[in-house]
Amino acid sequence: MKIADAKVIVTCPGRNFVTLKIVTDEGISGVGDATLNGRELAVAAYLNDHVIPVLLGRDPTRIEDTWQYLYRGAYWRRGPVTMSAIAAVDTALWDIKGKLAGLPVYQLLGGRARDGVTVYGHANGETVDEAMAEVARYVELGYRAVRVQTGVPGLATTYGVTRERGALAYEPADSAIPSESVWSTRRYLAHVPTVFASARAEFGPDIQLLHDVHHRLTPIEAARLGRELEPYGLTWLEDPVPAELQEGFRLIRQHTTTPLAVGEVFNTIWDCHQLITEQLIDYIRTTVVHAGGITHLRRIFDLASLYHVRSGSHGATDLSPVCMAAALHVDIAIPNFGLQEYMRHTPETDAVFPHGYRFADGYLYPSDEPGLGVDIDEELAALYPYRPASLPVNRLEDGTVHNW
Ligand code: KDG
Ligand code: MG
Repeated sequence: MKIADAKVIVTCPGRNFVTLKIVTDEGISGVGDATLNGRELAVAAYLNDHVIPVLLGRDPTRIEDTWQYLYRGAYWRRGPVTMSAIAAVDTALWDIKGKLAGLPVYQLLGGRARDGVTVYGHANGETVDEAMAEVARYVELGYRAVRVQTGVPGLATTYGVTRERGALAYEPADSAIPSESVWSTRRYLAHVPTVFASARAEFGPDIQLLHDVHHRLTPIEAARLGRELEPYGLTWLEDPVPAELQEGFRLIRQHTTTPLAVGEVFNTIWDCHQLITEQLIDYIRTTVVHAGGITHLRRIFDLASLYHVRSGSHGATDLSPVCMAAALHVDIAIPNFGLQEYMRHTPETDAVFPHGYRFADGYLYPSDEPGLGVDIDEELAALYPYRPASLPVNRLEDGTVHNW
């Protein structure tokens, strides 16, 4: 069997998505997500110019060999563009293998290790009261875990807070040239503990609560926040500091028992090797599209399982339903699953990517169809042309560029 055709489909049903579709000479097709928010066309070009030409004619069943060929064979290893492109190929090949076997991909990964995949939703509000109303809405929908983000008094905009109230999706990539926001660590640190004090008082001990710092603190500031949040029993505090300096997490760990989740921007096992082996984190947030596909993600999670680190894959709306479908096959099969982020896509996006995964009672369930159980409607996708959109840039109050 050979790969007869491969094409990149870029579509914008409300936000941009890049999808790779691979077709074999026997007419079996597979899909992979290649979306890198704000850098979509870089991955599309990498696939079109450097990957598709070497895929044609290859045996689609040789998943590991293809992964190694694209990773080692490029000479220039790692990086979000390269790894998203490799991920798309890998995901599409797992989809094809599942269809060939007549089995859902999770069966090829060892079968179900649990009944359902616990997911968390995003509650947010400009004020604490608005955010609490959103938490109540998620509880009503059946969620068992909710991430809570609020505006910070004195700051005009804050990461994670939607402008349109009632929207289930938060879309930060809001303009072609990045918009700018202003940040104050002092104001933020004074405010966040009050949010979680309210949430615990209102919703009790059962609901899992999470918070995303989005890379804005230093290790000692993160240590202080983690300690102040301890009474509220968070499931995790996410991305407290930028994680290029993995040893920086030692300092946070020395001061707090609040669990830490890191890794949505990581693209290989080398980005989290020290974090995992020194047990500096509790959840690793890598996911299929940005961490080299199912093949490499499973390698990361296997390493993590040796060190008491659980999975907590990224699942914001800039990861397409193709990525979500693939992530759920991994989540249901691995021994050390922790939690899966689930930001619902818009109806337009769901229509472009018909899928068989479903939500019930706080859990997502992967499709039982052969392969991944997700596809792209190419005719519908063609109705939504690409629109340039970038993530914001963040500055301190004195104008210094900070982490967004
Ligand atoms: O593209 C960036 C988003 O995916 C990111 O800002 C979302 O931090 C995020 C999260 O935890 O979902
Ligand atoms: Mg995050």
